[in-house]
Amino acid sequence: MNSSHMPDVVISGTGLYTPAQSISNDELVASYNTWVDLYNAEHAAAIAAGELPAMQPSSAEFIEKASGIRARYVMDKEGILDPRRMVPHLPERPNDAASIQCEMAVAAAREAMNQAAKSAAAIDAVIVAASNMQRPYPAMAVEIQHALGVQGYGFDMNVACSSATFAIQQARDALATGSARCVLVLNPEICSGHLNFRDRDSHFIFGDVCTAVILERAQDATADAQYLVVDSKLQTIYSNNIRNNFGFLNRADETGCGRPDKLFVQEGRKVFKEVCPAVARQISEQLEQLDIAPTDLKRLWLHQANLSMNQLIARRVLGRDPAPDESPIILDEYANTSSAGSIIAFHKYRDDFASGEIGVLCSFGAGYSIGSVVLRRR
Ligand code: CO8
Repeated sequence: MNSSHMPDVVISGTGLYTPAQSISNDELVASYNTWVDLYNAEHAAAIAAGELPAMQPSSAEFIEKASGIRARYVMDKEGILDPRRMVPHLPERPNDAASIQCEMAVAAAREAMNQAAKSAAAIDAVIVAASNMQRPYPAMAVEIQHALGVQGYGFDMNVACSSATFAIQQARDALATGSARCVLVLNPEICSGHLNFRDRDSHFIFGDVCTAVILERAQDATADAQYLVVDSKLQTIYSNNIRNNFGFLNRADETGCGRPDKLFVQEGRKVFKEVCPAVARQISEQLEQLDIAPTDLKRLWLHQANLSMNQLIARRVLGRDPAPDESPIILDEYANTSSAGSIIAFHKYRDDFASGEIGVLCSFGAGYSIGSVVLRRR
């Protein structure tokens, strides 16, 4: 809750970097199915002997029906679609060149800074919040801070799909206590780098993107459009249903290196069943505590993992089916972009807000983690 002594904090700018290349479901499935044919031919004897199961083909119809996803943007289409590779090809760069995540983040940051009418000199903290960092150190945030010419401090954090909302609360806390005056939050998600494109259950789920959010004290904000952070609420509940065992200790047990559990793995159905009610409950309880009726909400900017999930959550929160503009969907074009998804929805669908209108930005994902931020246009 916003206690009276805390200064008001606003979101005064957002930015979006969208990669130039996109992969349709048909293109992804064609590549996957070519790999299946190659695999089954190569292992024909073992399959015939019943020692190995034959791989089953993927289907574009299944993907759209099960998830709502039609396409995804990626940093390298060729490497992903090559059935003999199925991994993006992103060559390493020398230490004195900008990192890939830094480049994406700088592009998104510039748009957010323009919107917020903030120069690098006005920003004094950079938080990079994403599911995967390119390296452990120096922090991506420190490199990006340097690239932008920002003074102050920067750090990286990871709460998987909820990284952005958790970072927004960290920014708000820093602004409220005075440890920062203007915070830049960045979500450079290269999900294709850690997606198993040979796993039929999940090869279609993710895309790449970067989002940026600027938060500052309301008293310092000059942007045309400002969104007051009325409240933010975070929750984590331990679950292994979305897991990735990649880590710095992998090399201490060579037998595990290269195994599929060192990439994204999930029990999609269980996630769906467990996460939807928890998210709807969190938003509903938060609104009740704030004395905001569901009818007072103009919009939900939900995490973009699955169309049916978003319809179910919106229905539970609103008590009826949402109109399309009450819970906008961007996952058809972007797929799941982890922490960036709800920020893309907010970035693209907020210009029609009039002063006083209220919306909820909400993320959910691995951990499990849920972050919900109530915003009111000033
Ligand atoms: N083509 C054809 N058939 C398929 C395919 C395919 N590609 N995949 C599965 N099938 C088959 C299955 O084998 C199954 O067949 P059968 O009934 O004979 O067993 C049938 O289709 C149904 O399969 P599912 O039950 O798996 O299908 P669902 O309807 O549950 O849909 C989804 C699968 C789309 C994955 C769905 O469960 C879902 O979206 N769940 C929610 C997932 C979610 O929100 N996860 C959040 C993860 S994101 C996160 O937290 C961030 C992590 C960090 C990012 C890391 C970057 C890589």
